[in-house]
Amino acid sequence: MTTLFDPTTVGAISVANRIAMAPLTRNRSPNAVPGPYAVEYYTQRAAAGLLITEATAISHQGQGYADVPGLYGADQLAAWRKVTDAVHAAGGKIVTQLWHVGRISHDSLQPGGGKPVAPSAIRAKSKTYLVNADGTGSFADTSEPRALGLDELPGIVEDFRRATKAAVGEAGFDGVEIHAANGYLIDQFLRSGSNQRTDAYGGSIENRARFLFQVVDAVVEAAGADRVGIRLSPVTPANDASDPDPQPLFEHVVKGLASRGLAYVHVIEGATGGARDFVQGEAAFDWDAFKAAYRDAGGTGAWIVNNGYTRALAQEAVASGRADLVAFGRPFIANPDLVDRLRRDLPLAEPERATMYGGGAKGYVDYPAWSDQAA
Ligand code: 8OZ
Repeated sequence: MTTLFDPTTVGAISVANRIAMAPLTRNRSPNAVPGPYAVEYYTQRAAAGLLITEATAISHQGQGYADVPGLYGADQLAAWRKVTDAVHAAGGKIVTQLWHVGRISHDSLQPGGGKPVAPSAIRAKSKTYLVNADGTGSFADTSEPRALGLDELPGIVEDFRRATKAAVGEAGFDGVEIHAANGYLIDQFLRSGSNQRTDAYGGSIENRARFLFQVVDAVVEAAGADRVGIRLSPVTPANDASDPDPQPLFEHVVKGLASRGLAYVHVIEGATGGARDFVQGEAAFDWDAFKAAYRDAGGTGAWIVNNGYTRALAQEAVASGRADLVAFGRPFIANPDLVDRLRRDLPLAEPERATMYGGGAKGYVDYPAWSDQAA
């Protein structure tokens, strides 16, 4: 029987166990450059089979929160290189999550103070995180976006390609994860609540998924399909994402991904960070049918599941073959040695809310491992 602690492969990447660290936004990268504690933070967690970095902007336009990291400047890439070298020296594997926020941004974060971009000029009922002049953080409403012109889309696809090349090149990552979840740009195209376009990128399911596949194809060209994963959240309401009929939409997506030979598909089941049984639209989402649509279409990538997994639920998912890996997010914040704690069935520490977003070492690199505590 397969356990969480058995090695496997994720595309071209050999991983020591079936535990992934999910992307976690921590807002500790002033000027989009990973900060002084990022090396220590990721290295402390390198026992995870696969580390997925916090969401990382592919361009200045793709940024929507203060102090999140990027992949579009030489200083950003050099800082990431220190992280990947240290993780590799510790025996770990690390991919970076490619992020364009679309409308989940604020004028003050955009190049030239302009409007954030989106499929349609519909403001999200959502918040972003800003840092005030005195260094304190605050949440603010997202700004009204402008609709992207058809002529602008190739440039964004190109930004994904360039960021991918730099990620697996200069920055030394083992691969990339396309962030197509949680109501950000790619997801904004997918869902009808944020996409009212009347051109080839709006309307039918095929049209709404067009941008996603163009991004996937560019990223695959840049990294090789066996180093590319994608994150999807078919029913999440995060960042005002909405669609009345997610099942056919997301089955169309995974069928299209199947033929592209990706390393993995990473699925947020339910409301991100919330109810696993969250329903969007009329009917409950059929997760088994969703995965079957991918496998039946020839998809061979690792199936990574996420959202509120306990040790028991994770063990069941891997043992039954329902999933190949399980990604844990919040548990990794306060448990740098999460893999060891799960293996030995030790109690888990709870993360402190106040230090999740922004700040320095406190609440970032000072959570002890169990063995340190006992000593
Ligand atoms: C929490 C705070 C800010 C951003 C996501 C990148 O939900 C995020 C995010 C999460 O995918």
